[in-house]
Amino acid sequence: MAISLTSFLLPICLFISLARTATLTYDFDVAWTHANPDGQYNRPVIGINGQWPIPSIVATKGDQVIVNVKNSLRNESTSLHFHGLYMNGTTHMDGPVAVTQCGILPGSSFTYNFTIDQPGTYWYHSHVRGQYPDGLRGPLIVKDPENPFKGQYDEEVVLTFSDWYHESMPKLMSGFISIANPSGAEPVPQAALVNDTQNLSVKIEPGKTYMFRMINIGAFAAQYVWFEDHTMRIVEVDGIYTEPMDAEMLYVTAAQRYSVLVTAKNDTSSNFAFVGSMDEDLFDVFPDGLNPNVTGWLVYDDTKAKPEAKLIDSFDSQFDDFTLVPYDKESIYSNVDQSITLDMKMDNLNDGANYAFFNDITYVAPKVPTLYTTLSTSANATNPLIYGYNTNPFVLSQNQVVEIILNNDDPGKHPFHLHGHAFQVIARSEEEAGAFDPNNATQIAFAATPIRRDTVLVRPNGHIVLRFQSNNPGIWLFHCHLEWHMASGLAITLIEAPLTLQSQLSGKIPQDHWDVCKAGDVPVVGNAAGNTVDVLDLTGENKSPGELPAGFTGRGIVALVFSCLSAFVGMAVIGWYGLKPIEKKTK
Ligand SMILES: *[C@@H]1O[C@H](CO)[C@@H](O)[C@H](O)[C@H]1NC(C)=O
Ligand SMILES: *[C@@H]1O[C@H](CO)[C@@H](O)[C@H](O)[C@H]1NC(C)=O
Ligand SMILES: *[C@@H]1O[C@H](CO)[C@@H](O)[C@H](O)[C@H]1NC(C)=O
Ligand SMILES: *[C@@H]1O[C@H](CO)[C@@H](O)[C@H](O)[C@H]1NC(C)=O
Ligand SMILES: *[C@@H]1O[C@H](CO)[C@@H](O)[C@H](O)[C@H]1NC(C)=O
Ligand SMILES: *[C@@H]1O[C@H](CO)[C@@H](O)[C@H](O)[C@H]1NC(C)=O
Ligand SMILES: *[C@@H]1O[C@H](CO)[C@@H](O)[C@H](O)[C@H]1NC(C)=O
Ligand SMILES: *[C@@H]1O[C@H](CO)[C@@H](O)[C@H](O)[C@H]1NC(C)=O
Ligand SMILES: *[C@@H]1O[C@H](CO)[C@@H](O)[C@H](O)[C@H]1NC(C)=O
Ligand SMILES: [Cu+2]
Repeated sequence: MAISLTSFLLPICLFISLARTATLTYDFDVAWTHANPDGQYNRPVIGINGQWPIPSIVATKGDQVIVNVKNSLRNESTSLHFHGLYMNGTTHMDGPVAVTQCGILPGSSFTYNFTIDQPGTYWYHSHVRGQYPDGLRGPLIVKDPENPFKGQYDEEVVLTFSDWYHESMPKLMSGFISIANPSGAEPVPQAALVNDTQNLSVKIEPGKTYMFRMINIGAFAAQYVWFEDHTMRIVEVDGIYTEPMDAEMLYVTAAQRYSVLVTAKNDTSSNFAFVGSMDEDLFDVFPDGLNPNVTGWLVYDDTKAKPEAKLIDSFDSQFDDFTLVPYDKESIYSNVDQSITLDMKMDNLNDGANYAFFNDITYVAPKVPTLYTTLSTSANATNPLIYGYNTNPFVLSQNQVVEIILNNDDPGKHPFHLHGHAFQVIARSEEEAGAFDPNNATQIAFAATPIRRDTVLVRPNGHIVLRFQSNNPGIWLFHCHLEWHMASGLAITLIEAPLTLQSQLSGKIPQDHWDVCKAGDVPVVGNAAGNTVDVLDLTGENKSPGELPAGFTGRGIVALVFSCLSAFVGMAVIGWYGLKPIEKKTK
């Protein structure tokens, strides 16, 4: 009967000591500066507080993070997305413009305020169309006092990998989505970077074990990554701890992260190269003189030579992330409540440009940010129609198992990212396997404890099947993380538990969110078209260009463009974007 005082107080003391979390405040003044990270070309880049590379955000699990953003860019709006964070209860802090907020106009300020309840390796970047590759992207690290691998390494080192363009994004983007580029050939980067530089030295002490947190913060190119004569032991992907697995080489797509343990040699007799090598399969053209590789060194002794990276013959030793097992051994979510099939393709619309489609719909941002449509339409918020045709909306009920079947009807590789969740990757085909077939016994032999992550590659003309639980009310994009394809519309909008979202957030959106909308004359109530009287009337909504007339093919556009271009535009444009037949490169 008598509960002793100590057994009563002990849990409270524990609670107090665990709950001693910090509030971290970052003041970010976002402005243009200049940098020349590849040593070939000095160009404008988007910096923070006059600094580029931009600072890392480093928190501990449980911390509250405040990021005060001032937009001093003068000529562009901005926003920040915290890639991989669930933003549970704070979907309005997720960052994508026209989805959960309005763009922060030049001269305006905006505060992100959220609590981080998950450990791991993340990054943050602009979520304004096409903006982050101009430099507004950096690491976001969440330390974990209970990291299960804590005793197994001595130090941790962050390494970012990235592609790099010399031209600025607004100019590249207008050339990319254009009648002058009907095949949708993506601009090819000029260089690869590690930590926004090249020839990086990483100081290594013999015998120590390092945890490298590797992040691909690039726009387009995936990178093969390897450390010569050192094995990587994978312990985390995209914020999910894994059963340790050894790898000689990783394939890291744009937006993916890996933490690996690397044990140093016991002697300092030489230094070792490590390499990031951009996957050239993604490039429609391979310009003369492009070096797809970036080299750095594990430096044991800085008086000794830094040997050139050894050339390798193939990338066959790349690790297959599909074989990873989550450390928590969470079982497959077996009873699917809602299954969404997405057939993706690339095609032309009648403006002659090339677009990307899910189920024949290319994403176009709505007039009213989707979250504000949810918050202002009461019971109609559960009706997908009100969110507009071109946002490609799917409404999810709360606490269900949701499945996404994605069939890639395109010869390209695409890394897909879901906001607000990590998903189980329950199937991922080889290339050319075609659409997922639920009646094929081989394809539905799912793993019992599938890997979870937030960004996954679908192979050329192959498929992936993902599952997650709708336990996070919010407005979440699911999209290709190649910035070119995001801009050409490869996105859907998930409206998760809209009525719960209304009860969580109605009246709670901070004033500065409304202020940036007002400054930009963006409507904040009603359906996607801003209609408040009859929310089922979408008249005036933003739409994509129309379809090509039947029988008028991409090839027809190529022919048309050749004749138009030679008449009006001149050969310079052709040279720059590499006009070529409509088929993308296949292997
Ligand atoms: C890195 O070293 C290579 C080889 O010496 C050189 O070509 C390249 O310009 C260097 N990169 C930078 C940013 O200095
Ligand atoms: C804004 O200015 C920067 C720096 O001069 C430039 O690189 C960028 O392209 C400009 N943006 C637009 C939309 O013109
Ligand atoms: C951040 O959000 C918390 C919880 O909603 C609130 O108490 C706090 O005042 C906010 N801080 C800032 C700086 O907005
Ligand atoms: C690479 O950059 C990150 C920040 O982006 C920094 O924390 C880390 O120390 C750098 N690594 C090296 C080896 O300089
Ligand atoms: C370094 O030396 C220790 C102690 O002799 C040994 O256990 C370990 O395996 C060695 N490490 C390597 C990478 O050779
Ligand atoms: C880049 O590295 C790969 C793999 O080692 C090699 O095949 C290729 O020749 C390298 N390219 C250049 C320009 O060094
Ligand atoms: C079932 O799927 C496997 C793996 O994708 C494939 O190799 C096989 O041809 C398929 N079988 C049938 C009958 O379609
Ligand atoms: C969000 O919070 C709710 C309530 O605390 C919890 O049940 C749910 O699992 C969380 N979702 C995620 C994605 O962490
Ligand atoms: C939904 O909107 C329509 C048209 O604006 C309205 O007539 C209807 O009452 C609304 N339904 C609910 C459940 O709010
Ligand atoms: Cu893509």
